[in-house]
Amino acid sequence: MNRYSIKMRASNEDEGHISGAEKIILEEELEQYCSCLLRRALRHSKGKPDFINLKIEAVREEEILHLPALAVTTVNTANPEEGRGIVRDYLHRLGVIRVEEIMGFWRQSYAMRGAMLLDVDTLQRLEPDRERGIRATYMDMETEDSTIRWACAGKNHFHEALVLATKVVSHPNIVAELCISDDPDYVTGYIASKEFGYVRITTLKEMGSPQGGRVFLFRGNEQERGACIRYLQQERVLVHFREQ
Ligand code: PML
Repeated sequence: MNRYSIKMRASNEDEGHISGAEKIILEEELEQYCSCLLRRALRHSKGKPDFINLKIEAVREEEILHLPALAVTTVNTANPEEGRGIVRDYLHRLGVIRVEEIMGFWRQSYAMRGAMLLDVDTLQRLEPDRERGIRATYMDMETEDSTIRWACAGKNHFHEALVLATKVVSHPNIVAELCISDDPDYVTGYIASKEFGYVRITTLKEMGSPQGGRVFLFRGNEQERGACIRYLQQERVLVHFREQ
């Protein structure tokens, strides 16, 4: 079975980044997915792109890491303060000591393009490029459900985040991931970890706020840090998914 990774990025001069998406699909699906992702780029509510990049790379079957999707739990929260309280509780349950400082670093990640990689004990920032951050990439979901498989023309925040979180926290040196979307209309965020799975928190920010960001909490040595960054940015991962 030949597979391909497709990455789409769309932007224009006024808005900058408009949309982006990625898939790892079978060769016979390639044409259809390319047009599906183009549709997504061309019909985005943020505006018309003047630049669309479609990057297509072959992926060998034997280089793909297959992972089961994290178990999902939903915690309903009435407001962002309550939501952030849930994040603090889970960090304490994970044995994290410097919780308040980590919450402060999470706010700093709102200004970044990718995620912050933070040493969970020393609070040292570990991204090679602090403005760009770390981009977890080369991942997709594997599912029998064709409505999910072919829903690539629009963004499904939850499915895309579950794929990313599963890849990220499956690395042995990642303790947890914290995420709030930067989409002003989307207030659900999460804390993900190997111990507790993907904990969705229904309100983590005020509706209308464009402030969002990701922090990957790391524990390990220098050599493990390099291997972890390579894994996040290069390893091809398929997340096996059942609708939950
Ligand atoms: C994003 O927009 O990239 C983050 C999406 C977070 C999804 C949270 C959820 O719905 O579970």
